[in-house]
Amino acid sequence: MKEIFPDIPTIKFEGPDTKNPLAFRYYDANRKVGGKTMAEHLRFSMAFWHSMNGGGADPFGTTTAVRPWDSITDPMELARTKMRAMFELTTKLTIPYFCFHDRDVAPDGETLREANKNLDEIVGEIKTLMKDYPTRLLWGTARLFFHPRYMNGAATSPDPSVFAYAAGQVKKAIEVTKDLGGLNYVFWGGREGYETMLNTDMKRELDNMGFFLQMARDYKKEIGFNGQLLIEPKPMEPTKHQYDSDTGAIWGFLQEYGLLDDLKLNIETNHATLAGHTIQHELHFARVKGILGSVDANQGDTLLGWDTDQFPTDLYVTTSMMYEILLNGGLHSGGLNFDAKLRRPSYTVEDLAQAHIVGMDAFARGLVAAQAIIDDGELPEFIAERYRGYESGIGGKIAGRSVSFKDLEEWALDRKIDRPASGRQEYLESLINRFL
Ligand code: XUL
Ligand code: CO
Repeated sequence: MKEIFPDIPTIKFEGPDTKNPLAFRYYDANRKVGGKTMAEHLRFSMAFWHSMNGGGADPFGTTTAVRPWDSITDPMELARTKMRAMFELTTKLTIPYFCFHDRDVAPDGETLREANKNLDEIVGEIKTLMKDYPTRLLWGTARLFFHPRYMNGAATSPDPSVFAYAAGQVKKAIEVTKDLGGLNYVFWGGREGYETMLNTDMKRELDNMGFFLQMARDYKKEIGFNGQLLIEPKPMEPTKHQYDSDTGAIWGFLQEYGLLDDLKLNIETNHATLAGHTIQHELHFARVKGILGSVDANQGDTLLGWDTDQFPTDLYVTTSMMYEILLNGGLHSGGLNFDAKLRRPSYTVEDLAQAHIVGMDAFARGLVAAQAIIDDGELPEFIAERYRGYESGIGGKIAGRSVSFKDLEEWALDRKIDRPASGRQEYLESLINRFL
């Protein structure tokens, strides 16, 4: 088969001193870290919508990207070429997975039936490509935010015909994900929120969204799709407010609608920062609640207040992420999906390859550092020691829930209770720096 990216070789590990821009400096797939290989820990994935469809357009300017398929005008031929390009590029980058929205990979139609027909054709193409290439599907999803019908959301639309269309679209997307051996299915509520409270019946919208997800759960079981359902938090953008604003909000939502056993979270770095949290906060919360499923790996810009979806390069951040992921026992069926796009002036195919390489290297370093922090043990032990008071004495009784307000008042009345031990934040920050 003729290569689509003849100038991109298969990327190899060459070590930190290499000057080759198309080589890994730290990601060494077979290197063992804490008993598992880097490849087993990191489970990288390419986001079809950014890496194949993204061209650098923004609200102020058109696309800048130069791609081998720029001269193709027939929509189905273009879709097939980009799919083949994705399989070739993921294989050359040794990225084992990809993710897609239904409408990323095949043209939409006048009706749902017509759109499904286009999708089926590309699904056939994907199955053929899976015979020739090792790339597999991490997750599928439905694009429920692009077409004008979804201007007020999908499951939270005031218009029941939009709710019905969205249900049909998601039904098909789950079937396709199953058919392609997808490991997970993602819900990101692109416009499931509101622009203004002046026209919004929030209770109805939340109840409808809960019912929509219950139907998805039931249908998944009905057709025997064994993948994990995931829901992706984001607080805003494109709408003013999105109901799935952060892990805490989703945790409450899943409980109310009886979905806590059926859905886990797909947590994205830049969405966490938009919500005013660190990604470590979001991963940690999901981990301790048992709902950490997968990660959309990217990073934002501290000076820009929107979802810049940059490729992840910040080693402090990747270390904190891998620390939480290791403590979670890994991501199981999830992975690290590069939901990230090139900056507009980085328009070449080589930029596209390098962006994935730097992201993979950044997570490889984060993994090594996080494993070293865990092996060293001082940080986890500091936290354990900080709460040790709850193991005996009055703390033991509080932990055993065997005391009342009256008992505690009696215990405290005549004691001099002063400040607890120092939190030692600065020292702990220096400890982390030792491993970077
Ligand atoms: C948007 C976003 C989506 C989801 C999938 O900010 O992250 O691409 O990951 O719909
Ligand atoms: Co995402």
